Amino acid sequence: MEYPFQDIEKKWQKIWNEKRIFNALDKTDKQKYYVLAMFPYPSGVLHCGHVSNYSISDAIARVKMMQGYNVMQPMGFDSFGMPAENYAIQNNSHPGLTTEECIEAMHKQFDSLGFGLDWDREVSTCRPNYYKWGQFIFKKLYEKGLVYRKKSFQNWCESCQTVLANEQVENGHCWRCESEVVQKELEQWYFKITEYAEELLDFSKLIDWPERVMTMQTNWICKSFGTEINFRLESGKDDIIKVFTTRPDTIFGVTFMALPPEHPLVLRWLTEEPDNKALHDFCHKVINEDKIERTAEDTTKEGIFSGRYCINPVNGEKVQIWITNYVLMDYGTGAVMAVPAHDQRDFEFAKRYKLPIKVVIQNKEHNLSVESMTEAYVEPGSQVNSALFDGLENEPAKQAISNWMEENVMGKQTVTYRLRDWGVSRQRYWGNPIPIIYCDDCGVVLVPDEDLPVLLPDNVQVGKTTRNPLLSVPEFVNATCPKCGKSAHRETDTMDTFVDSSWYFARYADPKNDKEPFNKDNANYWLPVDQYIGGIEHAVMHLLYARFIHKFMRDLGWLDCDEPFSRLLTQGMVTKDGAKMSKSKGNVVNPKYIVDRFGADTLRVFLLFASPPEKDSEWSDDGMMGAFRFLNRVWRLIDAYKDAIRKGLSKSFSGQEMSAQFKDLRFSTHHTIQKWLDDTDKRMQYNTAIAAIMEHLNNVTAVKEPNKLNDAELAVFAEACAIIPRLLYPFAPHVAEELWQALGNKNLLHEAGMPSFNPDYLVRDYISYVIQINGKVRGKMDIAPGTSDDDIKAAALEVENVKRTIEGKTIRKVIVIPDKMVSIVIS
Ligand code: ANZ
Ligand code: ZN
Repeated sequence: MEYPFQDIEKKWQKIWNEKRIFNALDKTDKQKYYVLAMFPYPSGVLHCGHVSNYSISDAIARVKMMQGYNVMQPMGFDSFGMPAENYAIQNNSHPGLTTEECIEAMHKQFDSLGFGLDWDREVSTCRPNYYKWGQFIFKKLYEKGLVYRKKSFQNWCESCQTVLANEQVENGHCWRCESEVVQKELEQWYFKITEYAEELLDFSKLIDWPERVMTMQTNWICKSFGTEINFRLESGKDDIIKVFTTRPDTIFGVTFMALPPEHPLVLRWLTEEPDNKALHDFCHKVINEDKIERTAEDTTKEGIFSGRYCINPVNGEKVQIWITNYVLMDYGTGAVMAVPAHDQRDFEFAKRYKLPIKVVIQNKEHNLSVESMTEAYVEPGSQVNSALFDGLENEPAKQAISNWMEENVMGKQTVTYRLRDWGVSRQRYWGNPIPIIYCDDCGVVLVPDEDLPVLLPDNVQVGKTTRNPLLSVPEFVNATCPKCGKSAHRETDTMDTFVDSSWYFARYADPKNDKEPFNKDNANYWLPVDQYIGGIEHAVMHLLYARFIHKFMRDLGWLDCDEPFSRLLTQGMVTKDGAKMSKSKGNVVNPKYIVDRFGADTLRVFLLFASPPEKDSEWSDDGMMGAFRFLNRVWRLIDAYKDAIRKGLSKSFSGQEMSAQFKDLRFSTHHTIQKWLDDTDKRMQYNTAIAAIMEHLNNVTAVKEPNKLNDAELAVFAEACAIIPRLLYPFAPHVAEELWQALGNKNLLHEAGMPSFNPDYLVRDYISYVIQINGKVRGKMDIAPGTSDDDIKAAALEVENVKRTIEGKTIRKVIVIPDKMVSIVIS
């Protein structure tokens, strides 16, 4: 018979809601704990990945509730953006409608899973009371000089019809729809995240983040020290080309200048020479190539001579200017002084186009000669052909040459970051309108605060054209200039949805505020988020943007702390047949089916037991059934003996003799509590915590005829049973509450506090060892604690049955597994 999980789960969900146990208080003396799992896109239903994610955050939240914290675990919906818009297009509907439908459906699913969420704080990014404040933040950034508009080549996804940030391009493909990304010249709004590059590299204020995520952010920001050097154009005038180099020591070895086709000078030459077909063809071809591929090591270096020259400032040499595929516009200054002798890419290029090569760093062991070089020499050496620097080691020469160039106004030492400013304009309808009006007379004008939010119009048909549908809504486009009152027009681009998610964690602290984004006291009470949980795919985008906007809000004085998320857990994926679950692969397990058939507790226990939270876990029907059987066994045990357990809880351990089995059982109880405390609170390893409960359950069910025990033994048995619901609470809260109540308790489990163990019961008179020979159990023995391994081995070999088995055989190995087993290998 199955335990009545359906009734139990509904019953407790209702009680929890009525008692409002998940509704966090803003004003209380209790210490706060803020647990946050990344909010979902409302694009349909919750999948197993979501459930796994939220099972982890709920386990954390419930443990913190047991510890007496004022816990906040809010939830919301990241409801603007392409997923929602595409979903509406597919369903021939309006994203405003489909989004609200999806939110409602997901709400039901959340409820059926029994997560301890504070729905009073729900945030949905597509609702005006939320996005108004996103527009407000845009304005603040603008006022502080952290927003600008720039025309440049952009990553463009033809299928999504929008621009993508560098972070959103994966191997040349759109991070969302996987179609190929092309380059398109557009005017876009940018957030100056680079102003915060230095601080974003500082992770010292974080308490616990995965090394991997910090490394990914560090590499993404990628700081490098170098020198900017000015090369004058030979044609005179004021034109200069500024290069960025990390190798000023090679300046005397420059033999050509390499520019990307996107370089402003090149774009000018293109217009000056409309008939130069070769130049136009080459530039257009390269501009449309994927930037990552273009610069990959093994890509053929290609170029075309521009017919122009510049002057090396250190020696006045005339240098050919080439337009190449391997230089990018958006790194450094977008121009490279090429030194083929010491840079592999330049070397390959020079060989291909027969350009000169000049050695300026000499290998001390065997002299380099240009004729015999087959690759660039990139090792240290001493300066040659470098005028007054000849003979210096090249490492110190870097500094010496930089200083000398600085003194002679040829260059300047700089720091460069690979991080680019964040392009936030999206040519899509379903997003937060950018609060900007364009006036012929006044130029760019911010929408005044009292006119916020700029409402996204509803009367739009999505999917009819590929262009931004907002362009066809005259009521939206036409506006009056807030400054001069003349007719003007509105910005029709909307903001990248990563803007929406870059501050939502702060809004949860004060979600209904209609005077400001959030109240400062509330934010200072709740922030930083104590534990954030989400997928590794957000390591650079969301997590970097959120840190940036958080620091900006701090600088505005809106809140005090330096980082939004103190601890970060990046949870693994749920896979099936080794692959990520996805509709297209047809390997999706629908959580609703499992909840209906086996219960939310089973699904949660299975997902938490399958692997440590940060590791991927493989869906297994057997595993899921195993979790179901486990909960059934717990339920049957306590249901069958609840009267005996209640009676036993009032009895004392002393006064009567108890057999070794009960001393062991008492050890099992206290040892399990100890392990559980360590696993849940300190290490967040729920899989091993659950395994410990399972092992303990086996010890409990080994007791025969509990109704016939003496008082001391009954006391041990009762304690061993009664602890199980408490230990299960963070993972299977419904069945845990039910059994807790069945044992006569009037309070709720989180009110019972954290369980504790008695160290006295962790000291045992002896420890039972199993003895295995070649993997088969051949005997048992009891050993006093503290016995040395050698004595344990000797004792094992003296056990009767063991003696018999090994007689006449050769002992190859004896291994002691402390407190558990002796394993003997014979042949
Ligand atoms: C001359 C030179 C000589 C360089 C040499 C290297 C070796 P990191 O270290 O990654 O910061 N570079 C600069 N801007 C570039 C761009 N927009 N696209 C492609 N390459 C660019 O890289 C700095 C080096 O990358 C710079 O130093 C420059 O080449 C190149 F023996 O300048 B070097
Ligand atoms: Zn105006």
